[in-house]
Amino acid sequence: MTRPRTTVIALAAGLLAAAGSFVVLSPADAASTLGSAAAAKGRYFGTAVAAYKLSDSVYSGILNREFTSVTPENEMKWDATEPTQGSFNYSSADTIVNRAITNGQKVRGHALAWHSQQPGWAQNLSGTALRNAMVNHVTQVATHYRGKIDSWDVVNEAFADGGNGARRDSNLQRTGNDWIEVAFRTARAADSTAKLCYNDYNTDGQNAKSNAVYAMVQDFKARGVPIDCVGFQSHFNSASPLPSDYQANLQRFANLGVDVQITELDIEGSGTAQANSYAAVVRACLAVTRCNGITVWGIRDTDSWRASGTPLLFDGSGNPKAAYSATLTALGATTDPSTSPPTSPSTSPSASPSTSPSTPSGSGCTASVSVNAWTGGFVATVKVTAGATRLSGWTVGLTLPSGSAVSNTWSATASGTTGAVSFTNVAYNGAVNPAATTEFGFQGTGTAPSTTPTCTAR
Ligand code: G2I
Repeated sequence: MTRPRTTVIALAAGLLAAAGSFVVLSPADAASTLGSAAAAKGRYFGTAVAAYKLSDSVYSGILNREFTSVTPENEMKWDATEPTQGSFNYSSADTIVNRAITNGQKVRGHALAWHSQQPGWAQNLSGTALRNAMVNHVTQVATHYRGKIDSWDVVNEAFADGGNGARRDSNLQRTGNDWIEVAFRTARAADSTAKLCYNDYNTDGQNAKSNAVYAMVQDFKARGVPIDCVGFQSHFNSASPLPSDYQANLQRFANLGVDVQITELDIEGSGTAQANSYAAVVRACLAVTRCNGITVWGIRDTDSWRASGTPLLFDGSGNPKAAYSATLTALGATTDPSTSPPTSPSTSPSASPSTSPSTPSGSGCTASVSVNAWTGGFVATVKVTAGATRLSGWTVGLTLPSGSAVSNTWSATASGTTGAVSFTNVAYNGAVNPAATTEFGFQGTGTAPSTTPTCTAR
């Protein structure tokens, strides 16, 4: 939880069902979740999500609280979305995407064209038939998700490991060396708004494989093949540790005129060593202006594709690990062990009296806002506190100054982006027990709001 230093009381006495207070934080009091701390640095902090886990309240509680971007872990892959040629199934992916949009989270699409996790029918195709099937697949899926995807992994893992910088042999590669640029041009034609990325592993430092990807990106930029970003998966362990030239490698790609993103971060290990590696990854990204987001490949250790390596930020019970605190600190947030995030959804009583309104009373709710502002932008964290009656839903009203706009909202749905904006609870945080508190947040451009928030119970 944030610890406000300065408090500006804007709470009119006697307001019951529609009241609020306003708190301004200094930068040192930076936001207290991965997502809000990253947002304060102009970046997203995301995670891979598995649709079948969303009904697990510990999982979805952490997802809602901490992350501002999601990547479907398997649900958008070719075998999931086109199990039979020409017959598309978006149900699991739609669940993740629509939920993310409701919660104000960005979506990384993963992945349109890949040699792995192809449906059986595609594995059996070759030549023109496979090329046409790939083009149709990219067109259909990118069209279905047009307007909903921040960045697409258009092509995944197309280069071989080993020292020669060659393309990976695959059925797609055997359709012709131009298959990658065809996939990118096709994706752009279907969705002109998503950023289009090339994504790979073992390209995190400078080596023959990353040199080959670098040469491809350079060539694409020179010839006008649409590519906007390069993803660095960053799966690390003792056999494949964080390279010492990680930041330099990110920077050289950024210098080609593409965004760079850390897309599948996990680091096997435990304790301080693991925490230090996570912090080093974050610092490298923050040091590269065009490194605009970090995604970890799962939430709890037990959610990982390599769970035995305990490579993630939360343990199997959903408790934040040392790696979590180190990541938060590296993102610039102040961490205080006594204010570690809860492991259950945030409907516990407020532990921060200075941000709470006076004694809850009446049947309504009150809201208070904490702001972390910098030149040109801000992150607002809003606490909603129930009065004497249990809430079954709430709406908080705030007026943004002229020229300011909401760019991203989490754990609430915003009615708009400018002027008077209403923020309404999402499915999981509408119910708030008497005197208990729940939280949502938003990021904005321009100047932070300074008016008193209203809170209306539903
Ligand atoms: O392998 C780690 C990642 C490397 N980069 C690309 C990513 O897409 C990849 O993710 C992993 C998923 O985390 C796994 O969950 O990709 C694997 C497949 O290549 C995923 O594993 C698969 C299992 O192999 C299947 O047996 C299973 O049906 O997950 C499927 C869905 O649970």
